[in-house]
Amino acid sequence: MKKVQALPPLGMDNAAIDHDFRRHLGHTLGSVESEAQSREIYEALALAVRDRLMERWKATRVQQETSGNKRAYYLSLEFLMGRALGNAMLNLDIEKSVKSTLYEYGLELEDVENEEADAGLGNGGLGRLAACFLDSCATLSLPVVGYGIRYEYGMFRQEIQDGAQVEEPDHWLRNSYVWEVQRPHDTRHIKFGGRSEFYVDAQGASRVRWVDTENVLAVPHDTAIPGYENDTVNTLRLWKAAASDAFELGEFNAGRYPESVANKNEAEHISMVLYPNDSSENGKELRLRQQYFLASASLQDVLAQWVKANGTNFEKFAEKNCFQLNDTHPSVAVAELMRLLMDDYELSWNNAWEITSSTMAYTNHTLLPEALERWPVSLFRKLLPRVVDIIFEINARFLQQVSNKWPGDTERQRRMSIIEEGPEPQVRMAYLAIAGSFSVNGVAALHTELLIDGLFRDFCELWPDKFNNKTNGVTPRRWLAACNPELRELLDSTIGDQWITKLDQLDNLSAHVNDEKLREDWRQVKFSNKRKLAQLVKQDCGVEFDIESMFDVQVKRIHEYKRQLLNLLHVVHLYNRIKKGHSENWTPRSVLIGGKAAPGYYMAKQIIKLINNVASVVNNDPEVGNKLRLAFLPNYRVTAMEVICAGTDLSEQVSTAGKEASGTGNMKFMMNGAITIGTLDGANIEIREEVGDENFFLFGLTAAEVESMRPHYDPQSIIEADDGFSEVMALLESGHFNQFEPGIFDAVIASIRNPNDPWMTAADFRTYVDAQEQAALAYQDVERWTTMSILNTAKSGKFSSDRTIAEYNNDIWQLNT
Ligand code: 26Q
Repeated sequence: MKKVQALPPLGMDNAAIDHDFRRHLGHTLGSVESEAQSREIYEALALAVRDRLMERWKATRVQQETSGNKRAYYLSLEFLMGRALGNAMLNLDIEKSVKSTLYEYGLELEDVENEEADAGLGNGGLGRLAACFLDSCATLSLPVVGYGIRYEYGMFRQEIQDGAQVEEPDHWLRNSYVWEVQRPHDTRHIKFGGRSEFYVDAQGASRVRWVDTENVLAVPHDTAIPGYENDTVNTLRLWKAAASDAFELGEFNAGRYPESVANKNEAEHISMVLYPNDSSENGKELRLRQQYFLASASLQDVLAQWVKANGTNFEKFAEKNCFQLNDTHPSVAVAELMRLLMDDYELSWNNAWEITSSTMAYTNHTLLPEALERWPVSLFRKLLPRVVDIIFEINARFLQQVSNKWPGDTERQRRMSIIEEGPEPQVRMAYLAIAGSFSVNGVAALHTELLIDGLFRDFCELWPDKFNNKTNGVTPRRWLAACNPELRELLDSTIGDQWITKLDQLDNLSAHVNDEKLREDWRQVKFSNKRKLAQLVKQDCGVEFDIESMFDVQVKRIHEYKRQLLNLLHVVHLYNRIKKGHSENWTPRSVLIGGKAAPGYYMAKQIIKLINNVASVVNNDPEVGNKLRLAFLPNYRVTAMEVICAGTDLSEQVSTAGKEASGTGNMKFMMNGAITIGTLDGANIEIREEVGDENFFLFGLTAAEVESMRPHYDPQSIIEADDGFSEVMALLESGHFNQFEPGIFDAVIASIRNPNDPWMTAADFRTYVDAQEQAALAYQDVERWTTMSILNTAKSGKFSSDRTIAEYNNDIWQLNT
């Protein structure tokens, strides 16, 4: 289209927003105003807000395309975005206008917001980190694009039936999703199957093409990622799989209509569902298809944009582009970029490798060796024959480097090989990612140290400069400003409002910590947030939390290493004390536990059931009364955390030291003034460093102590030597919590007595109970608790994802700001 006058910018005032809200209600949705349904009201409002994003989005795109500046791409199988409306309003600074518009119609903003489903396209920490990172990139005006998969079904919805987890599909797109824009003209073709064919090109060079493939289309759906009050709007591009027309046409013409439709289905399966396990699932073909689908579509997209702007000269490509791999999940991108550059753009191996290995960067998120991703070579070869050829060539050249550095050390070559030999050879995805990347990072200081000394030791000896730490962070927009508006106001009136983008400024609170007015307001805000959390608990669990009691919360995926069991042992211990009458000088406590178990993780599901059984005994015992309450919150998700973190007093971060890479929930709680009870694990260490040991309840073995105790770990004698612990075990083993379900908890309970318990739960029981006692005492001392709470918020500045992203940019991406 030629020379079109741009529309004037949309107004941001009440009248303009009101006008567009009504226009969308009447003209876009065809709703009769007096009969409008709440869903229509939500959609009309969302569209009015989206219009305001749209013009900034276009401007950002034009600016980024014309500047020729370097760009980064965040490749991730997961983006746990949560809701978009509140976030967009906050970042556009139109909350007040919207509120007053709705007020005119007798509507509450909160009710309207509740019409939006969570975009739950992630399992937990890794997916939510990706979402926080996008927010920070936009807020720092960094040209970063998120690339992911548009799953039709996100993380399952968790229901609790008879105390046990039941999974229900999450069809989050059912009511249409107003925040996405389909961009069919950027559709990419993804190949699967077939074989490599060698040929000689017109110049006489020998080349390879990948033929006889089944092709799947990747159709992009873009979502706007607004920065905070800065007019930058970045893009999250999610790929949806579709059957290719050409493929269908052949089948139609051959008169095989049902077969052609079946094929269509198979293609579309690729983006159907998020895998709901948060430690790698080995060998599922569909998962590997998803990984390749994302990697190939995204790389083709970036290359096509490059060629459009620069032609097929790739000399400056590495200077202008950087790919950040969110764990190994998209790491087949290393081989895929090689393939595209060589087969499609005719680069030599050396030139392609130079580009690949200077544009790829890999972030590791796990210390559990069993969670390192591996794929059978046979499966890889069936699905991606051409890609496997390239992986083998990468490995051959890589092993040559290893043997140059350590001549004759064949054991080391075997250890470091990207291909693990054995009866069923496997591709080690982490090693492919390390070999193909110029940067490898862990997500907290301890995690990175342990990677360097342990999991990736050999690689670190070969390439010490590749390895670096980037301690995680979370976005203060969602996790403080939006989820805790009352605290936001109190902060603004005490230290000004600059903390929203410069979180270090929260430290200015420290100077006001003894201000009586602030302290009283601080407590009132916490009470108000606890009231909201208690409402949620009442509604979703049917349990009454007394807001005067200490709100003690552990929400995260259910995993043995995260030790929800240790938390439960403490609850049973408190229950036992109450029953024995040892409850003088008691601190009333309300314990909340929430989280999803992977559907195939038997132990995790048992833990959920045990929590619910203990809860029903504790909550129904009149002798316990208000002293102790326990609730399991069903369907923990981003939107629930927004209520939970604001209303929490005590944050449970109790993983076995050396197992939790970082944790990010710990940071959200801290920002909102909760105090942590935790081990020296992941980012807990850095949280404690920031806030000071007097404002943190520490317990448990260190990572080093865990490993040195392991060979002679003897839980039986630990339990025997500790009366309180013995009584807790006796209660559990007597079947007190499963009187009508004999034996159902045998495996879980036995794990605590097992000398091979990898998580060494018994080892930390006593120090944990003691630290809990300290926390209970501190809570009784209102003045002390208030100081601790204020200082936790004040010292949380480091844990802004703005700081994390600034470090990624300085050390890895090097984008102009
Ligand atoms: C891999 C292959 C096949 C199927 C599933 C997976 C898979 C999916 C998700 C493996 C792992 C995950 C998620 C891992 C995760 O969330 N890790 C967490 O990352 C956070 C952000 O860095 C850290 O704070 C947590 O410590 C870490 O557990």
